Amino acid sequence: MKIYFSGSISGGRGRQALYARIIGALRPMGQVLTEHIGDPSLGVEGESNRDDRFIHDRDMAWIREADAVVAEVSTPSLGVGYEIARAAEMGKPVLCLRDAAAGRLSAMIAGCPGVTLRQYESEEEAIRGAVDFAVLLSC
Ligand code: 6IA
Repeated sequence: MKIYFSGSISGGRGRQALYARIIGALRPMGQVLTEHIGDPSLGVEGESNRDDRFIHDRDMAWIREADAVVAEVSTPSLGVGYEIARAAEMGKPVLCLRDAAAGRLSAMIAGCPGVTLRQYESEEEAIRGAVDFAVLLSC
C-alpha cells in the first residue's frame, strides 16, 4: 500500500517530530511517499532547491499514485488543506489526525464528506489512529 502523508511545512514545523513518528509507524504497512515531511532538516522554507511548480506537480502525482492519504491537521497549513481537498475529490480515503487541544478545525475539513477525522489526546493515540486506518484499508 502507498500512503501519502501530509503535514505542515510553510504553516510551521512545530509538530515535525510527531510527523516523523507517524511516518515511522506507517512505514511497515507499505510505502510512505512523503518521508521528507518528517525530516527535521526540512524547515518552513521547504525544499529550497526545487521550484514551486515542480513541487506541486510531483506531490499531485504522488497523491494520484497513493492508496490513501494521512494528514496531520493540528497546525493550519494551506498546502495540507489543498492536498486533502484534491485527494477527497479523487475519491482517495483520507484520514485527518487532530490534536484535541488545537484550535478550531476549519469546517471545510471537518465537514468534508470522504474525510475521516480522528481527534487525539496524546501522540500515541495519533500514531495508533494512523496505523488502525492503514490496517483497515489493507484488509
Ligand atoms: O502550505 P504548506 O507548505 O504548509 O503545505 C505543506 C504540504 O504541501 C505538505 O504536505 C507537502 O506535501 C506540500 N508542500 C508544500 N510545500 C512544499 C515544499 N516546499 N516541499 C515539499 N512539499 C511541500 C516549499 C518550497 C518553497 C518554499 C520554495
